[in-house]
Order: sequence, then structure tokens, then C-alpha cells
Amino acid sequence: MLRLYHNGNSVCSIKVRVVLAEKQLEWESVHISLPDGEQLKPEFLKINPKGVVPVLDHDGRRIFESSIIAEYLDTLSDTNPLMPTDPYLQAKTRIWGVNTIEYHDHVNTLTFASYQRTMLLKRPAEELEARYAKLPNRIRARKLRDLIENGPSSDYVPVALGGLSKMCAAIESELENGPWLLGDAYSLADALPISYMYRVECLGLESLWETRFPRVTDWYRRSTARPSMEEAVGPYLDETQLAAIKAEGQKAFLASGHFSDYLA
Ligand SMILES: N[C@@H](CCC(=O)N[C@@H](CS)C(=O)NCC(=O)O)C(=O)O
Repeated sequence: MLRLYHNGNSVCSIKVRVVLAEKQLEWESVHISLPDGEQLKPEFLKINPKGVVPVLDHDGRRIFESSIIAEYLDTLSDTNPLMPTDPYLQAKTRIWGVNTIEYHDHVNTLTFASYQRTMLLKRPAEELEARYAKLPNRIRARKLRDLIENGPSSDYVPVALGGLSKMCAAIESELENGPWLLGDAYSLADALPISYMYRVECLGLESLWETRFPRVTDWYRRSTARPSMEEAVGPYLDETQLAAIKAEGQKAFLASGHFSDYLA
């Protein structure tokens, strides 16, 4: 049996749910509330000492890291093979998986400098301090404190926008031999980065690619129009939540000098 410890609005969890949907696999959901800090509770830390989702449990054997989980899931059913057979294309696919670790860091910056910050600042200061103290990754704890204290003015923000801008340029260049990232067929390489771009769109910042990268714009529309995307995100966020995330994202970044620098 496949059990996924995940969160509705987490980009890494969305990545895995897209692949579960593409592969039409049955799975059991264990929802972890990140805003309530369930990922840092002792019971969850026994499941993943890093205190992050997603975690896949396959008949008692656990796997971490969303891109590794995605590749593993592809091996579990013959439906819609997502990993190419050519070793060079397999290597390229895994490079997209490695790239997403960096993309994750950048969307994490934009998320926690905007709507997550607004949510967390409503909580008592002691609760926030306790959360920083509990984070197993101390670099992440320092970064989180900086984002909560400085919001869109954090030094991490221009780094994130620059990094995401480079991500768009890399995808645009790769799509020269499209229509998909590895050529003719949709593959894991397409499924791995899409949730990070989805978060950028949720924050209302899709002009990062729409103004400059026509192939990315078309690829993003085609990827997110697949039924797997609706299955991966539809049940988890309603229109009111989406509107609030977009308003917070646009308020935080579009008004700042930072964003337009990356559209030039
Ligand atoms: N590289 C890991 C990153 C996992 C990760 O950071 N997950 C986030 C959600 S997307 C999380 O659980 N964050 C918990 C927290 O912020 O305390 C992966 O791709 O699985």
C-alpha cells in the first residue's frame, strides 16, 4: 500500500501528487498541517527526522525527497511511463530533479516573505520563537527568521527572483526542441518543475515568464491543463484561499522595485 504524508499547499507534495495522478496509482493520504507545525512534532520527526513533507511509505518502507519519490512512483505501474529509456535522457531528467531543490529554495523565499509571513505574524511571538528553535535545519531556521522579520525587504528576495528568472530562461532554452522538456513526449522532466511555477502563478507573478518567454508560457499552460494538475491541486485550495495568496504575493513583490528588475 502507498501512503503519502503530505500537505495540500506544499509544492513538493504537489509534485508527487501530479505523478501519482499521471500514473493513476491508488494511495492513502496522511495530511500534515505545516501552518500548525505538525511536521515538527515528535511523532512526525520519527517518520522524517528532517521535519519536512512529502514522505512516501510503501508497505512500511519510507522514501524522502519529492523528485526521488516521483521517480520511484514511475516504476510502480506501466501506465504512462514517465522516465525515458535512453540513459542520457534519464540523466537529464534527474538533473531537472536536482534543479528543483534550488527552485524550491526560491519559491520558499517568496512564500514566506509574503502570505505565510502574514499568517505566521498573527501567531504569538513565543510560538514563532519555539518554531525557529525546533527546526532541525539551522540554516533554514535563520532564513525563516529573516523572511518573517523583513518580508519583501529581505535580501533573500532579489536572490529568489533572480533564480526563478534563470529557471524560466533555462526552460525556454530547453524547449527549443520541444514541445516538452525532453522533446516529443511529456515526461518526469516536465512533471518535476511544474509545481514551483504553479506557486509563482498562485502568488500572481506569472509575468516572470509571460512577458518574456513564449515557449515557457505555452508549456506551462499545456502542463497545468493536464488532468493530473487538477487532481493534484483542486481538492486542496479553494477560490478564497487562492485569491488571498495572490493578493499577498502581488502586494509584497509587484510594488517593490525588485520585481520589475527581473522583467527587463
Ligand atoms: N527537497 C525536499 C524539500 C522538502 C520540503 O522542504 N518540504 C516543505 C514543504 S514543500 C516542508 O515540509 N516544509 C516544512 C517547514 O517549512 O517547516 C523535497 O523535495 O522533498
